[in-house]
Amino acid sequence: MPDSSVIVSAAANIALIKYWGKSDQPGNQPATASLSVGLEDLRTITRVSVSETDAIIGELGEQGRARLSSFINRFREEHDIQQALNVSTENNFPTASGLASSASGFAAITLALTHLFKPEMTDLEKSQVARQGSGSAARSVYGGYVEVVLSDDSYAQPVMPAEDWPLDVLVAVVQENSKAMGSSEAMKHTAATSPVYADWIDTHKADMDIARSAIAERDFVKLADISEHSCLKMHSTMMTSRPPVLYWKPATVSIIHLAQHLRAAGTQVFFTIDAGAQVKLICAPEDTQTVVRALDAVEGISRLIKTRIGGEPRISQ
Ligand code: 2P0
Repeated sequence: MPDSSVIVSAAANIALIKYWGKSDQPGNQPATASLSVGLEDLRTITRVSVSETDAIIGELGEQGRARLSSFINRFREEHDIQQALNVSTENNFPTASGLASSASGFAAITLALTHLFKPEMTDLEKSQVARQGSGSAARSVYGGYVEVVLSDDSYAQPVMPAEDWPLDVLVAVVQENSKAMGSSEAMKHTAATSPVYADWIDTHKADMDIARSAIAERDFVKLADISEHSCLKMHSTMMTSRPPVLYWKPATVSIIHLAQHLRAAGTQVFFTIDAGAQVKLICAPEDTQTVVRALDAVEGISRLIKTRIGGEPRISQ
């Protein structure tokens, strides 16, 4: 007898080599590969039960609810599933603030639906399902270091387990309210109007190769350089869009300077920033306290979330 109820905890992830832009193929196909790390303590917990009527419970907002509902309906149609579903979902971190809630959210619902109705699916196939909800969600099907591979049906695969290179992650929250423009819309706008977007696409493969070798070699400085480059290059496509998309706040820039200053002095830290103002700092664990102390002097940080690379999904009844 198949399970009629499941609880999934899936983690957010942050890209070190960014996904920014979609191909013109259907199915939410990315235009670039990407490479990310899972965040152990930033999670979406989603419970799905077979029920009498459909329901979605959670603080999703109108748009989020509609997006989740159409994802569930498409999955049911594709797999000829007739049952009504009760879905409840919550994040343990602020949503819509550049902390990738769509990644953990769509990974969690994908893992729940496939557990209940398509348990024979491989992780690769699950990542393809999750990608259709949100490009970054493909990566949250796994924990640790993960990459998205471009293909006719792009998928994610593990690069290395977290424990093979344990690093800490600090999330400096500098803006608590929702960002001005969502990622999907901003990507489209960037691709249509930025004069440097073509270069972004052309240089992506080389960036992926460098990041993969930095991880294989556990070369912190090499990973730091390529990650910061990918981040700034992505944001340069946004800033050169017309009208520009500028997510950063003054504190975002202060933290960039701080990370560069610290690394020049030998502290193992680098920054990355997604489609929002928050700065994520990746640190070697022996240097995390130095970074935390240095951040004390930066004005405009409303909170600091400390976690580590990890984020293996958890499934329970
Ligand atoms: C990433 N971001 O690689 C990049 C970096 C934000 C900046 O993936 O349109 O919510 O749902 O596929 O996954 C955020 O975009 O976009 C994102 P959709 P998603 O993490």
